Formats: sequence, C-alpha cells, structure tokens
Amino acid sequence: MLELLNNPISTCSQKVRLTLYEKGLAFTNTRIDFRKKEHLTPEYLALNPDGVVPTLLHDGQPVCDSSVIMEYLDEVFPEVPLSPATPLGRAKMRKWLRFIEEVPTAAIRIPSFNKVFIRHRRELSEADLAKDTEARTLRRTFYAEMGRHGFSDARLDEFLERLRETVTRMDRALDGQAWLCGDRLTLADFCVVPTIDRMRDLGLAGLWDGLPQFDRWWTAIQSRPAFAQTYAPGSRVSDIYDDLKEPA
Ligand SMILES: N[C@@H](CCC(=O)N[C@@H](CS)C(=O)NCC(=O)O)C(=O)O
Repeated sequence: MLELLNNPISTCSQKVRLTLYEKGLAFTNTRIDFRKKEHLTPEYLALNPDGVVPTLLHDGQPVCDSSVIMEYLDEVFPEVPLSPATPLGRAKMRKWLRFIEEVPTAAIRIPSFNKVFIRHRRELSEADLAKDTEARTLRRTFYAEMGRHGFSDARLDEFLERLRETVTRMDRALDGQAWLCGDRLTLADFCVVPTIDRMRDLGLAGLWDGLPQFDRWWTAIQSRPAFAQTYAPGSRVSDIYDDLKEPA
C-alpha cells in the first residue's frame, strides 16, 4: 500500500508523482495544505523531521526526500525500470540527480518565492513573520534572507544564471541521445521536469531560447501520459494565482 503525502504545486512532490504514474503504481494521493501548515504539525514532523513534502508511506513506513523516494520506488517496483541497467549507467544517473538537486532545484525557489509565495509573508505582522521563519526547521536562513520583501535583484540574477546553466548543460548532454542518460528515460529526466515546468509557469521559458536539443526533449517528455497525470488542473502556480495566468 502506497500513500504519498504531498502538495499539487510542490515541485518535489511532482518528481515523485511523475515516477509513480510512469511506473503505473496505484497510490493514495494525500494533500498536505501549506496554508494550514500541515507540514509543520508534530504528527507530520514525526514522519518527516525536515517539515517538507513529499513523504511516501509504504505499508505505513515513511520514506523521505523526493530523489530518495524515486530511487526507492524504482528498486522496490522494478517493472517499468527508470534506471540504467549497468552500475556505471546508474552512477551517471545519480550524478545528474545530485546536480539537479544542488543547482536548479535550489535555484528555482528564488524566482518562485519572489514572484508567488512572498505575497503570503507580506500580510504578516512582524511577530508572525518571525514566528513563521522560526517554524521552518530546515530553512530558517533562507526564510530570514527572504524577509517580507523577497530576495534582492542580485540574488535573483545569480540564481537565474544557474537555471540557464542547467538547460545549457542539458542541451549539450542531449546531443545525439533521446534522454539525459541515453536512450532510456530515467529518473534523471523526471527529476528536472518540475523545475522546467515551474520556469515556464513563471514566464522564464526565454532562458532556453536557442537550445534545440533541449526543446526536443521538453516536447517529448510533455507527451508522456505521466506528465498529464502529474499536472492535473491545480498543479501549477498559475492555476491558483490569477495574475500569473497567461492573457487569453
Ligand atoms: N530535499 C527535499 C526538499 C523538499 C522540499 O523542499 N519541499 C518543499 C516543497 S517543493 C516544501 O515542502 N516546502 C515547505 C516550506 O518551505 O515550508 C526533497 O527533495 O524532498
């Protein structure tokens, strides 16, 4: 029995949903509500001490961290494999996973918070703002730097540069092969999809202008049924915040 504690618009949750759907695994999709701070309750923290989503419950046992969950699912349910067949191939995939976690996954948070999530902090009193920062077990420094007004333009530029570096690196890797790790779709491809989708949702698709191999990959991955299932209505920030919708 699989249950995914997650949130529709969370990019880390989307990585795991892509994996579950691609592998055709049945699971209970349980929503954790950020506005109600359900990820910071003692019950949730007992499962995931970092106070972040997603958490997978497999027969009641928690598995945390989205990339770990992806690898766990691929190991426990090997039908529809999403890892290369050889140790060297898997090492290369894990290199992509670590790069994606360290660089683009961290970088996309800055434009996401500046453009979208900061609005919820602007409304808070000084005392509540301090309390909100203090409650973030894993990310107090990040929230403190963001404050009530968001990250500085210099910080934003630094992180947009990292996103551009990511798509450029992907474009080079995809020259002559269908997917990031060769001819087989792997967890590495799914790991980066939510960052790319969020970039587009925030109006940052211009960052991959002039990258034809990347464009081909992006078209191919969006045509997978797992992509449509993962991005059901309500899964993008533009589904929720009217000012982010594209003009009709
Ligand atoms: N390394 C963790 C990070 C998870 C993470 O940062 N989740 C975000 C949503 S994508 C979250 O729960 N944020 C809650 C918060 O900032 O309070 C993973 O990959 O699962």
